[in-house]
Formats: sequence, C-alpha cells, structure tokens
Amino acid sequence: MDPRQYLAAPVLLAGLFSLAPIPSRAVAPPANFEEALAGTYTLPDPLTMQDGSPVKTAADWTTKRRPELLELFEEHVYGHPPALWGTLQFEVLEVLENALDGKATRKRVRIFLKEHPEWTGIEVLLYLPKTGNKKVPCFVGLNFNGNHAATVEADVPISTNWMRDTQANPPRNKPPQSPDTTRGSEHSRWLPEKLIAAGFGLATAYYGDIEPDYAGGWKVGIRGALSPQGVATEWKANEWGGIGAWAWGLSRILDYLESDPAVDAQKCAVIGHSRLGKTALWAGARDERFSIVLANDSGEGGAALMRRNYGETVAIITGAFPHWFAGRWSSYANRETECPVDQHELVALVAPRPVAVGSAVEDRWADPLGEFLSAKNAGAVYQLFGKKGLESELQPAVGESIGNSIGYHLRAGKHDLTEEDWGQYIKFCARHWPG
Ligand code: GTR
Repeated sequence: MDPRQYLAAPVLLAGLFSLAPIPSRAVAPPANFEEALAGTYTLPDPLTMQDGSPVKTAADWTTKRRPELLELFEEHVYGHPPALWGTLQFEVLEVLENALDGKATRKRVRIFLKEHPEWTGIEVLLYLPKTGNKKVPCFVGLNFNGNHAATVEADVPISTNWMRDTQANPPRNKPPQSPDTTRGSEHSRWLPEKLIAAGFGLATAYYGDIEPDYAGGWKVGIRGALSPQGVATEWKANEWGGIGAWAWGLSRILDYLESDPAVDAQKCAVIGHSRLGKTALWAGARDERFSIVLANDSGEGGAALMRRNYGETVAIITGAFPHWFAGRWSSYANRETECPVDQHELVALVAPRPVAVGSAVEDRWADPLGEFLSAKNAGAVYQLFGKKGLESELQPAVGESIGNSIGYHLRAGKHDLTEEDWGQYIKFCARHWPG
C-alpha cells in the first residue's frame, strides 16, 4: 500500500475535542520533501516540568518528569491502556531441540487471558541458541505477516488470523493465505539464523494476534476484549489505539520470557520496524524491563520529530490510520506546536537504558533527519545520568553509526529492516551487554 494515497484524507476525528478552534475536517496538506520548507520550531524541553520548574537531577527525572511525560504521551498521542487485564496464562505448544539445522531450540508458546477466551491470544515463536545452561539475551519484536513468514522452517504453522493485504488499498480483511506464498516472506527482516549465530535469541509474534490492523480490528483484538462495553465501545479521545495495544502485547511477551529459565530477561531488547518501530519505541518507553530499545525506520509517531514538516505528518498519519493512536492526536494535525510533547521526549523516556534509532536514506516518508534530531535532542536527559547520547551535530555518513547510550545509524536504501540494520543493532547490543 502506498501511504501517499492518503494525502488528502480528512482528519475524521479532528474537531471532536475542544482543545482549539480547528476545522472539523482538516485536510492534510501534501507531504513536503524540501528541507528548506521543513519549517522552524522550538522543541519542548524535556528538562522543564509543565509548571515551568527545572528538572535538575536524575532523581527529578525518574520521580517527577518521566511520569509526567508518560502521562502526556498517553493523554495526547498513544492513549491510556487499561490498568488490569486479569490472569495471564502461557501454554507451551512446542519445544523442538533441533531447529535451524540443530543450531537452535525452537519454542512456540501461546499467551492468553484466562478471563477473556474471546481473545485468541498471542503465539510466540522463540528461537534460542544452544548455550547449555547459560541464559541467552533476546531480541523481542512483532512481525507483520505471521510467524511462518519470519522463518523458512516449513513446520511452523501458518497463521490463521487476519492478514494485511499489501496489494489492496485500503487494506482488507483477507483470509489466511497459502503457505506457499507467505512462508519466509519476512525472513529477511528477522534472520533467525544470523541472530542465533551471534549468540542471541529471537522472540517474535504476529501483530495481528494482538489486534488486526484495520479500523474495526479492535473488535476482535485485545482492546475489544478488555473494554467493559466490548464491541459497543465508543473510544474516548485519550484511550489506547492499536499501537498501544501492540505495545501491550510486547510487554506480555516479556512476561513470558521472564518465566523461561533459558532466557536472560535482564537482556531483552525490544525491536520493531515502521509502525512496529513506533510500537517498539512506545513499549520500550513504558516498560523499563526492556533493557534496550531499537526503533527502525519508525518515522512519524515513532522517532521522527512531529514539529518538523517533512515527509509524513500528524495530519496524514492520523487521517490514514486513526486507529493506531489516541483520537486526540489527530487534533494536532496542522498545529503540531500545540502538542505538549515531541518525539525526542519519547526517545528520552528510555533513559538511562540504551536506545538506538535506525534510518534509511531513501525512506524520506519517515524523515531520516527528523529521526536523527529526535535521538540527538534526547541526549540532555541521558546527561543527567552521566551517559552520553549522540555527540555529533550531524547525521553520520551513509553506512555509519554513531553514539553511545543513544545510537543512530543511517543505511543506504529504502524503508525496510535489513541485514545491515541487524548488524548495527547486534553491535549496539553487544557493546551494552558485555559478556
Ligand atoms: C505507512 C505509514 C508509516 C509506516 C508504514 C508501515 O503507510 O505511513 O507511518 O508506519 O506504513 O508501517 O509500513
């Protein structure tokens, strides 16, 4: 699907909220790709509380500003998730000791809620290198096309859940596909063999297990299940959207990993690409058990600064994908400066844990410079902890990475999660997880 199809999409939810006198059907201006027209802006200061008082110490950040910013991101961008979900249960469906030519143990685990059988749960595909009794560090990420697409192994069952049809615009609810066409189709984004060889485990799950990615998908996903009104729910402007739901799912996968004695749950890095890069960043910002956060080509609503007018904008993304966010975020279409937060503060919410942002040069829709500037401007918070962010004022050369506790790399090529990106993320994690 080409998101540019949505350039003139109306912002349906704008005007529902009385935050400002905005038109009820704001139209998204076309995306700008001229750096000279990206506009000027002043970023909100992560080190100033909303009442104007300064954030001077790491303790001020941890006890006051971090909770305040999390609340602001929930209220204005991603929505509040529910506080309770009942009893989480795990069912180990398979343990295969000789996966990936004998180099890995493969597990399949179903995560579900005892009190909500109407939600079918999350099936996790877990590959772990053979390390004897040594617990292994793990990458944790959601995939776009089903677990059978993330691997070339022929005996990983094909997902029977809703699939996104990338040919259709808008995406339609597609019946399960034949294994012949989708098995391994996302292998190049997950490369379990490479991760295993580097000594890492991989836990991946299909994002559609948590909530199918279309406007009414919540009705059969976790949001519908957990809402007291079920499918009759009328979402309030500050309640969670799809990204909030998928991020919730990532935390439930981590709940399972904490219970698996083969996994080093102190070394679990959350990773995602594109809309799932936005999701990984939000999950990692909220859930401090993720010890490293990796956001690949995450763009608008991810690492890219919303105040920069370059590539996808709030108006465009909330017009095309209103179900991803809290309804309120669409009210900032064409008036981003009114939003109390910007995305460098989302990156900063990971502090003091390491966070890496990856961009691709040709991925102009995601605004690579905006992703860099966000990572750069999160640095002030890391400094409170005596940690270094990006010391350079400039993006690195293509193919290079920079940074310390905040990492950034710029890859040649298009919007994708590639072997080169993985090389950068493996290097970043190995540096922060010595031993
Ligand atoms: C696009 C959207 C981007 C990005 C991408 C993806 O259509 O405009 O923000 O999320 O989808 O997830 O593939």
